[in-house]
Amino acid sequence: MAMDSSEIADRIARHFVTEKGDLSVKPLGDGLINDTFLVTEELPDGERFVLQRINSRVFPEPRLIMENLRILLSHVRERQAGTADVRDLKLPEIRPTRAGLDFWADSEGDFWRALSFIPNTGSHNVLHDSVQAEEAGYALGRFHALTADLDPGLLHDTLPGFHIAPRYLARFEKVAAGVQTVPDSEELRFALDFVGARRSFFAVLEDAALPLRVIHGDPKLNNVLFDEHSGLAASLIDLDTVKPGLVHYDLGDCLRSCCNRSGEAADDASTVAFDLDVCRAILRAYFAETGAFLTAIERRYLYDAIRLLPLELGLRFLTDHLEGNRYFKVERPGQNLQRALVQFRLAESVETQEKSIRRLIDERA
Ligand code: GN1
Ligand code: MG
Repeated sequence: MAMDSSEIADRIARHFVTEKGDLSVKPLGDGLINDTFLVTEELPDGERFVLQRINSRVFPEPRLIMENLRILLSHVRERQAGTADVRDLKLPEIRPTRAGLDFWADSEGDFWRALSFIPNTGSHNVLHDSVQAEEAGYALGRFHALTADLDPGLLHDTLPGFHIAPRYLARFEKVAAGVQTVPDSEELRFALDFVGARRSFFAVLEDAALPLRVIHGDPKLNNVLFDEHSGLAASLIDLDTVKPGLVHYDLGDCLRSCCNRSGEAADDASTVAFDLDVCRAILRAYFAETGAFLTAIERRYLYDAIRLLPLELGLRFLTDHLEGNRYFKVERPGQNLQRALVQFRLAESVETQEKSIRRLIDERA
């Protein structure tokens, strides 16, 4: 049920503070799944923190997200102990409720949790320069390096099927078969044909017997926090999809987000292209952090991941469009179709630059 900001402040945020003062609550970021707010305690030394309502239609057991987060944070803390003077990622901390719980379940059954706000940082929806590109590559590489010795078997699967492309394809085909009407637009026809022509490619990673590792799951550009003063990557946030998976999902997702300089929300898909210079900078920084442990078979499938991830996200948007926008939030009808077209154009641009992208990987890997 919709709540306004003052209601959230009084009914929810209140459980995460000990002081009595006023709380201000403002929407934060533009995530497509959860609802995110910045809470400020209106007191002389008042703190700021991030409050989120986890979308329980998407995440079947939100409690498991918090268990994974505890495991991740304590592992990273151990790895970072004694290295305080060295530059490193700073991950958000859990802010428990006054009663010491990791989350608050409200009377409607909604699941809320709070995290520390990392001060003096900001995020970008599109990349501005090559320093930012390197920094995004560093952030993901560092995350993989920090978790390379964390047993993925210790983590729950908080979102079964996430990034399993053949499952998305199967779901799409089921939904598309149930849509009786003939495609009502050229765009929809294009999108359906685009997927149809690539059916056999969707299983490429799942068929390859790649090793399971700890993944971030959603390392798109605006989940990297940049320090306001130095411009360097300070944090990688949005840790809800940290779980066992393939590094390919992460690297593919990071590149599909960063190398699309028109942005995920571009109005005109024909302007979308995959930027090779950004790709080069990201790979350079990513491999500097992960070169020591990535295996030969993992390297061999990186190009496929770079092609697959935009295709997969496009397919997820397209399926949601056909199903009536039940997964990704929309502000207007047709928005998920438009998002799908952007990702498909990006995948096409990857395909036409296959040779150059493979060369970049081979040079760097
Ligand atoms: C979703 O909610 P948000 O914006 O953090 C989605 C990602 C997509 C992304 C596209 C759990 O993330 O997989 O890449 O939208 N998250 C989930 O913007 O499905
Ligand atoms: Mg996310």
